[in-house]
Amino acid sequence: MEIWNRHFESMDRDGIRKVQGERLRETVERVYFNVPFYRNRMQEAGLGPESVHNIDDIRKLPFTTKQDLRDNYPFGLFAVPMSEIVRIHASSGTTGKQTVVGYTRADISTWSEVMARTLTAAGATRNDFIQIAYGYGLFTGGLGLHYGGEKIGASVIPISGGNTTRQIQLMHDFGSTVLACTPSYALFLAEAIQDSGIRREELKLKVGVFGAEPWTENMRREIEQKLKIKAIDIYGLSEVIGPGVASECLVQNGLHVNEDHFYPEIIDPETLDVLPAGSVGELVFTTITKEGLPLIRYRTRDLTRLHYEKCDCGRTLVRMDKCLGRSDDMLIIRGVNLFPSQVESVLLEMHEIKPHYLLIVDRQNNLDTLELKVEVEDEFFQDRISELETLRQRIQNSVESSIGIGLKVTLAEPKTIERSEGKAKRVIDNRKF
Ligand code: DLL
Repeated sequence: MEIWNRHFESMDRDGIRKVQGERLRETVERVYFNVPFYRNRMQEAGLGPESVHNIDDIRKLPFTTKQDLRDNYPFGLFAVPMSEIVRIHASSGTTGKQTVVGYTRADISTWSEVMARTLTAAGATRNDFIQIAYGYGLFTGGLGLHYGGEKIGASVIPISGGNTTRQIQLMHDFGSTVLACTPSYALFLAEAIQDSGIRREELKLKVGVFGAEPWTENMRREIEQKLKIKAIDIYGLSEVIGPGVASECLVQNGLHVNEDHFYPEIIDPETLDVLPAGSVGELVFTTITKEGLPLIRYRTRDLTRLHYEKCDCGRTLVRMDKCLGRSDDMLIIRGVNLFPSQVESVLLEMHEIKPHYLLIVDRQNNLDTLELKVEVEDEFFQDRISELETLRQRIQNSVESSIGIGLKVTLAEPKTIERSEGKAKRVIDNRKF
C-alpha cells in the first residue's frame, strides 16, 4: 500500500508532537500579530504568543466558533493582506450569510498535498482516471479533489455534480477508475447504472472517495455491493481547508487525520473540557500551517472519537471514527449545509404565516428530499384556494432563494403542527444513515 508522504504520515508520536508544537507556536504568533480578533481574545485570557511552548499548551487557548466567522464576515479573520489571497470558497450559513474562507498560494499547495495523501490512501495513482462528481464552485469538494488528483498525476475528469446520464456515459467511455462524489449521489448513480443497461463489466470503476455528508456502514455496504467498488470515507470542512482533513485508507478502520496540518482534540460540548483519548465528543481543530485563515480550536460540531494506535496500513496519523452525528441542529441536504434557523428567518418576515413549521427530510431514490410544512394565520386560511396557492408559491420562492436548495412547501391549517413543551421539534429526518 502506497503512502504519499511517508515522512509525515508514519512519524512516531514524539516526532509528530514536536512538529505540532513548533507549528502551533508559529500559528499563534501569526494570529496574535495579524488578526485583531485573536489578539483581543488572547489578551482577555491573559495570554500572549510566549504562553505557548509545546502542543499541550493548546489547552490554554480560547475556542473559535462558526459564529465568530459570521461576526467577522467576510474577511475579518484573514491573517494576510488580501493581495496574498489567491482563492476564496464559501459554504452556506444562517440567514443567508456564507462562511467565507481564503487561501494563500501556500495554502493551496497544502490542500493539494493533503488531497494527494487522501487519494493515495484510497489506492489511486497516476494511472487512474478520477471522475470528480462533487460540485465545482464555492463548495470545496470539486476543486479540492481536482488539485489532489492532478498532484498525484492522475487523469482528472472535472465533470462536477449532476447530469447523471452524462456521468454514466463518460464513466463508460473514458474508463473512470475512481469516483469522487457524495455517498448519496454514489447510490443514486449505482441505480441509474443498473437501469441504463450498461453491464458492470463494461466499467473500470474500482474505488470511490465519498464524503461531505454523514453515511453509515450500511450505506457503505450497499454502495460497495451495487457498484462493486471499495467505498472510502473522506472528511473535511471548508473552515479548516475543505476535503483533505481526514480520510480512510484501504483498511477502512477509521479516518487518518492529517495532524501535521490540523491538530484534533475531542471536547465535551457542554463543559468544553478536553476528553481523554477514546471518548466520544465534539471534534475541534487547530490549523497549524494555514496562512490565509488560520483557526484556533475551531469547534466543528461533529461528534466522533480519536484512536492513536498504529494502523495496519503503516500510517501512524491518529484516526477518527466515522462521524457519529452533530452537536448542533445542522442538516446536510444534497450536500448543502442547512440550519433550520435559516428557514425560520425567512418565515418570520411573512405576516400571513406563523413561525410554526416543520422540516421533513427524506430520501427517495437515494436523493434527499425536503418538505416544509408551515402554519397559515387564521384570517388568511379562510381565503380562496387560489390565494393560498399564491402564498404557498411565494413562501417556496423566498425560502429556496435564501437556502439555495429546492424544496416542497405545504400549508397547514392553524394549530395543526404539534406544539412541544420543551424545545420545539422543527425537523423530522426520515433518512436512514
Ligand atoms: O463538505 C468538505 C468536503 C467535500 C468533505 C468533499 C468531503 C468531501 P462543508 O460544506 O463545509 O465541507 O461541510 C462540512 O460536512 O462539518 C460535517 O458535518 C460534514 N461532513 C463532511 N465530510 C463528512 C463525512 C465539506 N465524511 C461538514 N462524514 C462537516 C460525515 C461529513 N459528515
